[in-house]
Amino acid sequence: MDERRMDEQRTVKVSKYLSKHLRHQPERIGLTLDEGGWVETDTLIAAAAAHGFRFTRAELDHVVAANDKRRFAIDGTRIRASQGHSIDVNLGLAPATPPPYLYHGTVARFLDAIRTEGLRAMNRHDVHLSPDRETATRVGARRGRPVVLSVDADAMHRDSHLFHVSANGVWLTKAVPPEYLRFPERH
Ligand code: HQG
Repeated sequence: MDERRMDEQRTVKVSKYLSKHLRHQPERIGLTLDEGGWVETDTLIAAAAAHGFRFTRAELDHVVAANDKRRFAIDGTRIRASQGHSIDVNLGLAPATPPPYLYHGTVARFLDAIRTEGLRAMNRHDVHLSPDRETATRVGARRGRPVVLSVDADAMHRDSHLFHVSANGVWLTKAVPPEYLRFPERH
């Protein structure tokens, strides 16, 4: 194993640890996030170390910067996940006007339910939508052969559905009713 690959594995490991504790289970390592989901980096590092997972501030900076999806944001001495929480946080994002179409990557086995119910936030706070098909394809591919749905975001916006865009370019909305969805003819 060359050194770069080790670096990458380590980066992924720290990134997964951060996702778990900054989005889902901060209490597992005794952390309390503020209303906006922020925590002091020193507090995070100390809490992780106290629970058997050590990383340095330099490693943390590297993970935040190297993360292809910019999942985490550092603001001065604080860090938070940019989106994807299951715990109750208020990211304080201003409503934004979406582009005419947004995209959602999923898999065939969910389509019957999605045709009936539309897209639901499931375990997260919001439905996550991508600005382009390529990104949506990657999101869907996490679960199998990807199926990309188009969302008539312009019509939703006209009908007063609120959209927010996260610091890393993910479009968020509470739900997408089925009438705004376009399904591919073959999948
Ligand atoms: C599906 C990753 C049945 C939906 C990605 C998806 C993204 C339904 C799954 C981000 C449904 C939820 C979000 C319904 C939606 N019936 N299934 N009515 N409505 N679904 O992971 O969008 O690595 O919560 O299609 O890259 O897959 O976390 O959402 O398959 O950006 O940074 O239910 O997560 O980013 O799955 O992914 P998720 P997602 P991170």
